[in-house]
Amino acid sequence: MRARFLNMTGKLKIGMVCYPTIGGSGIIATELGLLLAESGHEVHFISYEQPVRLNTALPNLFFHPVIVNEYALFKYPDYTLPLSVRISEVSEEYGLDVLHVHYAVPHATAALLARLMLGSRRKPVIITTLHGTDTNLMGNDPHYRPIIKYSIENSCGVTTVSESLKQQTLEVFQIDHPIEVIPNFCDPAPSKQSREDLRSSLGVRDDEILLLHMSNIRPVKRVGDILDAVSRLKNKHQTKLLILAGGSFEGWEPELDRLGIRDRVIVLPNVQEIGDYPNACDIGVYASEQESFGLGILETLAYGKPVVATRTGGIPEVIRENETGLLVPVGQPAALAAALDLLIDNRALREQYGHAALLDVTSRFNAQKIKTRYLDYYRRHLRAAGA
Ligand code: GMT
Repeated sequence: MRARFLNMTGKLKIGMVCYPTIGGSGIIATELGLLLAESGHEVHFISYEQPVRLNTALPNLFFHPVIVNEYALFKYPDYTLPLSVRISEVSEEYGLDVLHVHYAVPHATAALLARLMLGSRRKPVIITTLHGTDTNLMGNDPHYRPIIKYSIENSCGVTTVSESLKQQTLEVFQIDHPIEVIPNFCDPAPSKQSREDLRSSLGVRDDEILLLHMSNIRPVKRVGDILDAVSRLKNKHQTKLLILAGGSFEGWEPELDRLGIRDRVIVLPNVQEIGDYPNACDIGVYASEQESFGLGILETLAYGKPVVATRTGGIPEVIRENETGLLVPVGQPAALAAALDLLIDNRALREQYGHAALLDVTSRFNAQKIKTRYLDYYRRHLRAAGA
């Protein structure tokens, strides 16, 4: 059996294919790539733009842009084909061992095409991580379903970010393919700004409770339920809501006036980095209809803050109910408000949950631990492919 590992030290050459935008999948791919590069592996990011958080210069960290030209002949610009060409070029030029692709479509599909193009030349193993959309948004679309299923079944290894997404994927695609659950992780950077400074820059008094919501504000996040809940709070005049929006908030502005909560809501639109904002808050609030994991929730817990969220998808795997946060049904702003009021009223409970959250994130979603799980998974598949 010929070992495919880069060298005797077991360091790997890894291609990381992801969306470069602020979404959780791009953040996880970038942070994982950085951790792997910091531990000596050679990491090659392949995407249409440099990922947002890829701002560390290391000699073993590379970014290879995918160039998409537009042709009058094509009504719709195509990304999958130039991506597959770039993947095959980088795989061959650098002798990649592993291609870790985030999302089945179009990333795993492009990786499979790249492997075909490499023919009898040395090929990387394809590890596909599913983050949710492949299954819960496009999985039921007959125009995508077969190619997603094909891309999953033909990847060398497949991981999901939660047990819930694994079960959903097996069910939606009716497959029998082994899937490994490797959860997301979070390792908050040391604070640069104090809680007091941040709160005063936001105009939040010491005696006010600051709620936090961080998301890209897509309809699936049900931001309307959060605003509605804030308007129903018993403790409304003692509470403010900070929204870190990974996009525009314009569409929701009229709702602030309609609900009479404009003076209670602080919105920071088009945010790229969460900075130390979770430190300034007291409770996280998330009302998603569907969430395979909920990276924003994990980031809030990681700062030692309890979270109130909806009981859906992978969220109950991230929040320990009645230990680190409270769970409510989807689409019930009154229940969301009642759960928030419970924590707003009870400082000791808030602190107890917050403390438990910090410990839980450190033990279950520790960055180094999850990095090692991915490395073990890569190596397991390299061994299988090396036969
Ligand atoms: O939720 C989003 O709008 C963004 C999306 C993404 O592609 O980043 O998030 C998905 O992947 C994240 C990272 O694994 C998960 O934390 C989110 O729960 C998941 N979103 C959904 O399932 C709706």
